[in-house]
Amino acid sequence: MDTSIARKTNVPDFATAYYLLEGLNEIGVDYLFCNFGTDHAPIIDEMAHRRKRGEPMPRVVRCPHENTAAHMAAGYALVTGRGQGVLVHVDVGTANTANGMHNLFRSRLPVLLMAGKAPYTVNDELVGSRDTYVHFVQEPFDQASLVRPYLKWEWTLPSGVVVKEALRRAHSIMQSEPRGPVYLMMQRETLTQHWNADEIRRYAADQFAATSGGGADPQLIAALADRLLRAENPILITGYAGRSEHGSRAIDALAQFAGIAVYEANVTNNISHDSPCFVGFTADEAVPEADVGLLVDVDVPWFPSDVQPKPDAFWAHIDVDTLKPGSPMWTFPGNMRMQGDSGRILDQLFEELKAKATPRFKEATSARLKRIKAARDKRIARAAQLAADKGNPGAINPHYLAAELAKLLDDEDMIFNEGVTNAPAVLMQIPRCVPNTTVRAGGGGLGWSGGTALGAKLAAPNRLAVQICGDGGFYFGNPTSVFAVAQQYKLPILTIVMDNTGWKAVKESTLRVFPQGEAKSANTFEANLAPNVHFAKVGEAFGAYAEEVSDPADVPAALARCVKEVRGGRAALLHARVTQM
Ligand SMILES: Cc1ncc(C[n+]2csc(CCOP(=O)(O)OP(=O)(O)O)c2C)c(N)n1
Ligand SMILES: [Mg+2]
Repeated sequence: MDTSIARKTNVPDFATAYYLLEGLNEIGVDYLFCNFGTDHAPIIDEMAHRRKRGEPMPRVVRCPHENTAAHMAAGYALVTGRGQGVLVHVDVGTANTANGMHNLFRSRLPVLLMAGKAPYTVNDELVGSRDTYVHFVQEPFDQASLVRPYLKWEWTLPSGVVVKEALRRAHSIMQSEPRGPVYLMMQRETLTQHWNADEIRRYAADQFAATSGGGADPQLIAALADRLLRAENPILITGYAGRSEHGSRAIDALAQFAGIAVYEANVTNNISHDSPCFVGFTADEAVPEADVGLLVDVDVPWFPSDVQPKPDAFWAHIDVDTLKPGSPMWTFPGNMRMQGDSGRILDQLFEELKAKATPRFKEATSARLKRIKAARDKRIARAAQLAADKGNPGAINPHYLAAELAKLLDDEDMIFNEGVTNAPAVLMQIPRCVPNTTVRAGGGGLGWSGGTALGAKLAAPNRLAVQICGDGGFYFGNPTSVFAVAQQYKLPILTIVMDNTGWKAVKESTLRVFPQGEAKSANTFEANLAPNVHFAKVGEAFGAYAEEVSDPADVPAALARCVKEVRGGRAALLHARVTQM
């Protein structure tokens, strides 16, 4: 029998890069955040073809630095829940995204990172063969190793005939809980391979769903409800449940029904800060007293070196990622762990508790709600007290600055809080009522807030996107790249630099480890940065509105001018000289 496949001659025939672009569209990639190189010639040419023929393809956002591209995908995913494409140049471009992939992975944000690979043919055997110096030096043995610790999946496309299947697989993995980065590498010769249209199968979205977080075992729910019925001092600590509206509503409803004090521990704001059960951003005082604790979608609920829970307390851990398989060490207590969608699981718990609630439980709950209110009032008074001190010329108090900014924001506006040692001031002074509107990085790679604000602005053009960073964070964020994208793609963001002339966090960490050490005696913390810089000029170079503010008295008007500019469509930068280290 003749098994050879005769290719039809009357079926349209396209390069793999053509199907790649079509496949990206089919998996819901609206944007490609790109930093191009020689590896992308086949893609760039097919982009032109598709445009000429009026065929759909993702919109291209060219980012001068890959750090901007990776974090724009983070911001877009934060707002929409959908991973987009980041297309970078072989090993070197991939290396420049490593900081971003770390942050996306630790924040459980989906992204499809793509890079070329050096061509494998040298003698012009195939279209796309090596034709320049870098093709001979840009092929490491293990390109993916540059970002592998932060990936859920990686592959080198072996042939164009499976390009859409590979994209669908990448999509299913990045969008399945817990979400995160995936990485596809492609050689030029693969991208130039031609295939007939009928040889490329479609993998339709409705047939290839991602895996969502589920509910919990009813037996565990019943046991936890019994614990809560008897609890005297229950608390709940959450980091990222507020990413979903459902998670946020479920926490607030349960907390109010059962008199549970709610604390936030990084990443985002989860329930309205106006909720009668919201108590603050550190549970340090409450943890040693709690008899029943709920850890809900949280990575670091407290620092064990600072506080320890009661030995006989009961902890239930409800999380989209209870195992934290990306972390070699993770030893927070969980007498019971339920992996799934925290909104659904907490709804189950609420229903069970409602059915079982006794008059004694209801009485205990209302007594607890009074105690929670007292703790809330104390915290709010403390915040007001901190903001009342405006600071001095050249040393604006960050609490005061943040409190002034709060007056100018709408509920839906978004803050990307990379304030480092001033991040707590931003949290305390800008109470939010809409969940997921003040976001920090799940990771520790500085330089994320500018790109993330740009990506969020792209996804939500009617909301203000505010980047708040330190002077250190400003440098890390490749600000020239950020402001270039802001200008070119008309993405007006507000950047506030809280400049204390260096890395205060580095100084503080040295003092924590060596409170009476040599660095302290000599007052040398290796943390000071250039004192006479004018960051406003960086913004101005790219057409942004920019000003510098040193005198606390000028802060309200300066902020108002910046916000007005941004709402009017122009990026703005405020360089604020805040309390020194
Ligand atoms: C990419 C990266 N490099 C280095 C660090 C280590 N680091 C943590 S905080 C910090 C200082 C940041 O300075 P700044 O943004 O000015 O904030 P401040 O500490 O002054 O509040 C540094 C260098 C990091 N987290 N990420
Ligand atoms: Mg600083």
